[in-house]
Amino acid sequence: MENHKDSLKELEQIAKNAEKKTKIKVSPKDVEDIISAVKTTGNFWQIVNFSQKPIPVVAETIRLLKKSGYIDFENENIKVLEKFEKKFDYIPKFMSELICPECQGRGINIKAIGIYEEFFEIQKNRPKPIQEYDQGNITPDSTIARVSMMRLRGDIAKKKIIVLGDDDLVGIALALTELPEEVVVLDIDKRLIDFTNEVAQSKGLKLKAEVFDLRKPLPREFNRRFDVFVTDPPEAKKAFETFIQKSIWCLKGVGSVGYIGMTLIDSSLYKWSELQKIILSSGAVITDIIRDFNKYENWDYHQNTLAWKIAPVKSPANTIWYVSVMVRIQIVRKPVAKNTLMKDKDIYIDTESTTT
Ligand code: SPD
Repeated sequence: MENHKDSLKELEQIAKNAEKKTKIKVSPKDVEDIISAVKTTGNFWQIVNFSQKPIPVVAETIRLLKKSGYIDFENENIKVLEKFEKKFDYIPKFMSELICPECQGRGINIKAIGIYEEFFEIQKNRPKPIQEYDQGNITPDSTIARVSMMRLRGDIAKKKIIVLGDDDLVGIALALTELPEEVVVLDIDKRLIDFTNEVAQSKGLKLKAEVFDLRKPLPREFNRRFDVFVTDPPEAKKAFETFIQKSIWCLKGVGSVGYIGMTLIDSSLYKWSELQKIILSSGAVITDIIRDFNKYENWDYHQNTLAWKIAPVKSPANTIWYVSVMVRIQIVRKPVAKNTLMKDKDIYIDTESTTT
């Protein structure tokens, strides 16, 4: 049995070295979570999935573990060595069996809302995600789960809803419920907007989609017009702030609601604390945070991303590994939010976000 204090010291040292190299804050707990994931799978992308840490941190921790002779690489997989088992014997594997297989951890019965089959058929013809706009869509189950959660929280019936960026086709799913008063979808990608409007027309849905570059100020008439927003903002701090402020700028006020997809793969908890401050200082409170809620289908351009480049082994990414957290917010005091122009051309990249 390894001395527990020695193991903790080793975690601290690895965290310190990983932080120095990545320039991202890393705690011993972060390293512990990565080690737990390494005990569970040899596939790099599943280690990211199980540990829920930014990719540069996972990649560097794995490099350091290899350098110290704890693990080795074999056929683009990570193999643990005896020294690893001894040193970190107190850290258990990630126990995915604890996640409810029925709801996949979301706490939602996606069949109850009654649009599952129809949405599933519609989405088969959706445009493919492209790298230019950092697209990557969540599974149809995840889209239905999101709309079901909105229904559960009383955020759909007779509500005016704006979707800011919609490669997940949330607007279509919302309109299929026939509950909202109004659904407006904005997205920079004309392919998505044309697809959404074609579906709306052929199915007679109350849904309007418009091509819009969300870096630009929104039309004046959107100010204080909506009850609910839905967005999956880029997570570079400035871009996140601009997207959230604009989304809140569209809300009527106290009692209005927002649904935000946030990851722990493109953002550390330290960045999250900054991102959460942006939400709270705009007059909102966070009412729900559900991990692993949005499960992403793998995108074709993965091998052209920084994430792929820095991966220490090129494990196949052939099962779902990129997931995001569903965050629900509600406005509790007079919102403070601007509708500003974002000048930066590249809104997706910072030290932690690498999947673009
Ligand atoms: N790069 C592919 C997928 C990107 C999805 N980003 C989700 C961001 C949520 N805030």
